[in-house]
Amino acid sequence: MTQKIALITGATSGIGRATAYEFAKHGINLILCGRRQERLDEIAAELRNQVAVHSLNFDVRNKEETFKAIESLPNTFQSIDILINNAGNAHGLDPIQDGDISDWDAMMDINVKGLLYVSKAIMPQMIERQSGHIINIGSSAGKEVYPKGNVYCASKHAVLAITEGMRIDLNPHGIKVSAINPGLVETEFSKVRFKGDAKADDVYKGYKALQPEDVAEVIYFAISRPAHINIADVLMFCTAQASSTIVKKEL
Ligand code: NDP
Ligand code: 8X3
Repeated sequence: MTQKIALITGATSGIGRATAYEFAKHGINLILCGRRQERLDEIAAELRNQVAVHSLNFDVRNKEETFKAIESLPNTFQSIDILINNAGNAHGLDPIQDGDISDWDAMMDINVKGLLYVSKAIMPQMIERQSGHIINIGSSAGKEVYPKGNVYCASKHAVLAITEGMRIDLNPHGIKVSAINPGLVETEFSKVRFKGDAKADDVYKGYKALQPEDVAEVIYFAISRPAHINIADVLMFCTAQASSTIVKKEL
């Protein structure tokens, strides 16, 4: 059997990086995407002894760059079986009336439009082959709005709606579409959200948050089911978390 190829956006950190390591363990060849070239190089160098790895450096906000990067793939990496739409972040945590417009732009442009651009570049070849699996990384924030979460929650609600739309429209083509929606995961997410402010250090204190590897295992579970099974939608929390606002902390 030929080895599968997965393209992972946001592979330089957190959930995307952990997914790259998980997939490599299972012999899945990788296209790693992100903007930080040194990290792409570092991860590629570590995984190349297990699988074939190609890296693409582009900003998912930039339509032209995104299409150009995917078109530039060498022949051996052109047939993408699995797309992990993971790149994304929260920017800011403010009441809507105090929200920063550039934060709103970033979240809608990266989390929503970026996911659409990458998918648009890859769906035609999946349709041609009448097979493929798209996993969109949503969030518990895509299921439930929490105080000050406004636009981030909106972006993840959009990811869920897009996932459901993709599942319907790609159904005639035999393409699986899944949403994996984690709650709190200990990654660089809060550093980005709080722009390096020390507040980020407190987010994962007093309880054991999900680790990126926990999410990566669930993603691998979804992509490794037999052909007739599609894991359509997963909501996963750490044990300490019951909802976006209820987290049992011991401080
Ligand atoms: P990290 O900050 O650790 O990773 C984010 C990744 O996204 C990085 O690899 C970053 O790469 C990439 N990225 C960000 N902006 C862009 C861009 N403009 N163009 C290309 N790549 C970009 O966070 P997580 O691993 O936690 O986040 C991954 C996904 O999981 C996100 O969609 C997030 O919303 C979601 N999520 C996270 C949760 C959490 O609590 N951590 C919970 C639920 C969902 P680079 O900077 O190199 O471009
Ligand atoms: C990340 C989880 O609760 O910070 O999507 O929105 S949360």
